[in-house]
Formats: sequence, structure tokens, C-alpha cells
Amino acid sequence: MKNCLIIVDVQNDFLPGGALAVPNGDEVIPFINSIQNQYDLVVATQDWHPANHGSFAANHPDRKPGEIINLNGLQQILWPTHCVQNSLGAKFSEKLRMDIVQKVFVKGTDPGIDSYSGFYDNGKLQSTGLHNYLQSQDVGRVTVVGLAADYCVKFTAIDATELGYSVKVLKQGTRAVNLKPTDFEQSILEMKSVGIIVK
Ligand code: VGL
Ligand code: ZN
Repeated sequence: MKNCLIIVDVQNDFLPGGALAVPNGDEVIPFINSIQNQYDLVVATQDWHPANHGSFAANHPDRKPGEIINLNGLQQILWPTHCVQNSLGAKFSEKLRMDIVQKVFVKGTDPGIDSYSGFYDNGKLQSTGLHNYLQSQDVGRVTVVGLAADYCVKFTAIDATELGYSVKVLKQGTRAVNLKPTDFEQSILEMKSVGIIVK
């Protein structure tokens, strides 16, 4: 069984200066670059929203980022407009090594539903193809790094666990949005509680 590194959403909009900047998000890049060659396989996810995406506060009159709405039956935090398809903000950081990344899985393409996990949307209605791909490559273990620890990294790691992979998350390779200052610690506890190795 192969060991795969999943690099989550290391895109300009999640880096300092970006539309949804994760504090110190840029610090993960040299670390992620330095560990890629320790894995049998490296894949990446990319947040890839149409401009009319329902998670953008700007698409809801009188709503502001941080507010929670009901989006087609699911609770949705409203975000600043970010990672719009083909924009500079949606591009991977120029500093991220991409030469050994075998495949990129896009998510958040349906305007009606958000997608934090690299495996499926938040309603688990549609798959990104990541699970099928990992199965086809005989992957049994995954390590998840990238942005953000309290959203896409956490949901990707938890879904991977539910799908039967043995899962690790490396703290040096992730940073949190921390809408609340304790969100990072909370996410770590939540991940550990389902059997994820966080170190
Ligand atoms: C993310 C919020 C909205 C993430 C993506 O990559 O963690 N967070 N879209
Ligand atoms: Zn997003």
C-alpha cells in the first residue's frame, strides 16, 4: 500500500495578501516542499469557485463575511470572494513545488454548495474523484498538509479516515483561519478524536 501526501489549497488567496488570507499561511510552503519526496505519491486540491458561488458574502445582499446562512439546506459561513476560477487568487503559490504533484483535484465548483473536503462537497453529494484515484494507485496511508487547518485540511483528513485510510496531519505543514482564536486547537482535538495522528 502506498503513502500519499495530500496538499490542500496552497493558493494565493489563502496566503498573506490574499482575499481569505490564513495568518502565516506562507510558512507552510518551504516545509511542504521539503517533505514531498518522502511520499510514493503527491496530489493537491484546489479551491475553484465560479464567481456566483453561494459561499461568497458578496452574492447575498445585506450579508457580510463571517455571517452564517442556510445554503440549500446546509449551514454556510459566508466568506470573502476567493479562489474564483482562473483568477490569480486561485493559482497555486509560485513558491509551491508542483513538479512531482501527480494530479490536482478541484472542489467548490457547484455554486449551490461549498466543499471543504478534498473528497466531496459538504453535503457528500458529489465526489471530486480523489478517493477513486487513490484507490487506483493502491494508496492506504495519507498525510494531509496545507490550508486551512480548521476547514479544508480538517474535513479532508476526517473524510479520509471515514474512507478507511490511515491518516496523519503535520502541524508544521498547516495553519488555521482561526475565526475564533481556539479554532486550531479545537480542530486538532476533533481530528485526534477520530483517530488521526496529528504531529
Ligand atoms: C477554505 C474556506 C473557504 C479552505 C476554502 O481551503 O480551508 N476555507 N474555502
Ligand atoms: Zn472556498
